[in-house]
Amino acid sequence: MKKLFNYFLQTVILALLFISCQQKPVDYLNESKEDIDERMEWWREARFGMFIHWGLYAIPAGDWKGETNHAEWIRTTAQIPLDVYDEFVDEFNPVKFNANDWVKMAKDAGMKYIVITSKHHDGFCLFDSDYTDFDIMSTPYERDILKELSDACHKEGIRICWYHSIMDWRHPDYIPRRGWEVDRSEGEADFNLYISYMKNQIEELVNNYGDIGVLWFDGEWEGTWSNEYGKDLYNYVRNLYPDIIINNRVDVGRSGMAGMTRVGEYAGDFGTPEQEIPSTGLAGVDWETCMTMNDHWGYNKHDTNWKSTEDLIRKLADIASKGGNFLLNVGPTADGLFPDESIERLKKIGNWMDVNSDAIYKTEASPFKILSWGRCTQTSIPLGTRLFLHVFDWPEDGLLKVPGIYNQPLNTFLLADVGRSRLKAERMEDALIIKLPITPLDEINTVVVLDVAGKPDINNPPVIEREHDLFIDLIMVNIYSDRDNIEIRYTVDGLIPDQNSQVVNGKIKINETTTIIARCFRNNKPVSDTVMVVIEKVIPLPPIQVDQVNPGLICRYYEGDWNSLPDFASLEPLKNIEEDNFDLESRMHDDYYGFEFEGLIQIPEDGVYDFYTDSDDGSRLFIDDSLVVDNDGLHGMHMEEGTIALASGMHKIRVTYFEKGGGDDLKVYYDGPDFDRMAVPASVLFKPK
Ligand code: H79
Repeated sequence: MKKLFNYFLQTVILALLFISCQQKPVDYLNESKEDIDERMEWWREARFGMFIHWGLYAIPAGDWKGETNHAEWIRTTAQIPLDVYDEFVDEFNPVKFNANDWVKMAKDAGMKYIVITSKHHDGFCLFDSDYTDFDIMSTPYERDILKELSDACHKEGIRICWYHSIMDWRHPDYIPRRGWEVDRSEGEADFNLYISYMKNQIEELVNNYGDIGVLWFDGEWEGTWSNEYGKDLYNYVRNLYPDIIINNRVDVGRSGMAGMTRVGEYAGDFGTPEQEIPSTGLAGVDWETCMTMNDHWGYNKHDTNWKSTEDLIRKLADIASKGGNFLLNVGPTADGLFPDESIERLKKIGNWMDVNSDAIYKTEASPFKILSWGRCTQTSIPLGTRLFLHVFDWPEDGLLKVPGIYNQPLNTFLLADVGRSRLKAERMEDALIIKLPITPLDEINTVVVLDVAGKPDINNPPVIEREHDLFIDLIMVNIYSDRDNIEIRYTVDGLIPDQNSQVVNGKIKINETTTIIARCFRNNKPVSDTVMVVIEKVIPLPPIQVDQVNPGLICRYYEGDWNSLPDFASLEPLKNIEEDNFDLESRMHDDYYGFEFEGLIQIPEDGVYDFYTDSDDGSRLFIDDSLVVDNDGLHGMHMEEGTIALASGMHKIRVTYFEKGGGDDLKVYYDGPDFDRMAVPASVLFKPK
């Protein structure tokens, strides 16, 4: 009987196992805001991490046959044949590597996470992988670097994260090949086999090393990678490891080096500006600037162009003041050491962080648009807000002017002052003047703490929200501010609003061309700058008369080497074709070509329409021969928009596009009175019969 019961139990367990294996993978692309906030919490609070670029390329250290400007790209930039590059495997023996030392240096610098290259574009794996011999276990070193680093990180409370390249210059099934690689034909290469290889390795990376923070993909820009693959890979990783954070380079939505995610259905948890800092933060958008300390990611022994410690500390404050993270790179030597210059800078940043890290961790973006002397970060305190004023330029008279702030000051002191001696903060009109010591405590960035009552009440003007600056019959305008205890007054006669002007009370109806000027008031006194918009009444362009139409567009294909859109009309097309849509499929090459699409677009109703082109490289869009979108120039995927009022019916549409080198793509979107932004569908595109 017992046996029978065991048998029964076994069957049940097997059945349950079977069912659980059959479970459908979760689709994480529509995650709730709460779930995203919870998952992103540690990362948002961390603000500062270390990037490590390390691999075989550290051996040549940037130098190849006298050319000294190479680094982690050396296999490609020096056009090194595979069998020659492979020889580095027998040489890689970083005997001076000590994971604890590295992690300690990151931690002492104030960094909360480390992102290291599990695999860069050259395909070499710093970890013990069952799926390739091109890994650390084939080197004389024969020790899993990532295991040692992750162990050290877990011990020190630092999050360990992997950088993993999608582009792979060595795997036989990765395509395309480099243009110069005459000895490696694509042959029978099967990209899907490459994807399986990558997924198998990712499984190793997320399963074999304990807690992992981020998977940081890169090398996503070649034509073989796609939005479908990106979404699939995102979901694959999340299903293996639901809590992991994944950067936007998993998919193809990154806008060039500026790095933010473009509009559209793209996977990825945060934007990745590379070697640049956005000019402003964007509310509700997570991003991380990654940057080198000199001019190379991988070790380059000739590169002496080090950023100063001052520059790096101020960049950290600048990034935090815009609500972003800073991922600062180190390129270790082939021996396994950080370059001395990096060590020195990490130490000095650490000294600053020892005193001032409260002004970085867990802070939020500045409430001020601009501060002439530095930056601001903020955090909530009971009953109010703590403003961290990062003073880069110490005022000569010792008086720090915090402009346009209406909060009552509660307490003011220098963050570096353990005694927290109170500084005097006096109101002068809409500014607070803080009396500082004559010399700064820190020449680079002295942080002044200003605690104020309530949430920040800054002199920012109201927002005038409206669908467009154009309208046909009438338009509703919404004027608002997120500040407490204010009233908004506005004018439509061009005069600056005063205490007698009309108070905003609900939406405003506009039915003729109008200049609106608005301003915040409190107790009948202005408490903000003014904001002005001109809203113009227009007559929609009439439709053109066509007798009969067929679906599709006329499409002319050109080739040439241009840096901006040529005058296609003066050129001879290589072929004339018909397309359903703005489709580049019929191009004969991936580079040095252009298209002109021409046809008609059916506009459903009278109204104001926005058109967008998102392209790499330049493009323009014309409606009824007027230029609506100008997106010309050499660039990666970049979107521009324009607005036009159209009457219902058929209108001429013409889109021009050119591609020089690198990636190539063109997307055309529009939105209208009754529908949100969407790709222009083939169903509204026609050509005359
Ligand atoms: O790992 C480091 C570099 O090796 C790697 N990313 C950092 C973190 C890197 N690879 N290439 N680049 C940086 C610069 C490449 C830029 C371009 Fe493009 C790729 C120009 C055109 C294709 C991506 C897509 C950026 C603009 C469009």
